[in-house]
Amino acid sequence: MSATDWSIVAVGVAAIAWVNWYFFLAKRPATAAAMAAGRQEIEIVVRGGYDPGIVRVKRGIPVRLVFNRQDTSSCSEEVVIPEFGIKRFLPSGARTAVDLTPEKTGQFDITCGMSMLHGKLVVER
Ligand SMILES: [Cu+2]
Repeated sequence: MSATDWSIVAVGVAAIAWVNWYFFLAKRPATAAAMAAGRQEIEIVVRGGYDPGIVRVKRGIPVRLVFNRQDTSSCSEEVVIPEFGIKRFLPSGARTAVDLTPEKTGQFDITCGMSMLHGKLVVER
């Protein structure tokens, strides 16, 4: 292969490594939900991902996740939280509230409909 071929391979490998790091290994700060009117509420901005990507809540107290979708990519139009049987359409440019009450501790996935965007709901005692 020519030098150009090798550089294309190198760029490809670097891109794959970066994607893996970004989606699976990057330490994204966890944000604790705030208490309001007897429930834990937090806004998650949806813009090519979830911000914050990790949300910490307490077990046994109702949670309201407010998804503020600011992008128009079809990727993010649906949010899925399998553990809680939640599958919700998120209109672009709007806030959509998703209510749930975590009854057990653990880490639960928040994904888009195609499982490309990833967030986590961390339930603590
Ligand atoms: Cu997607």
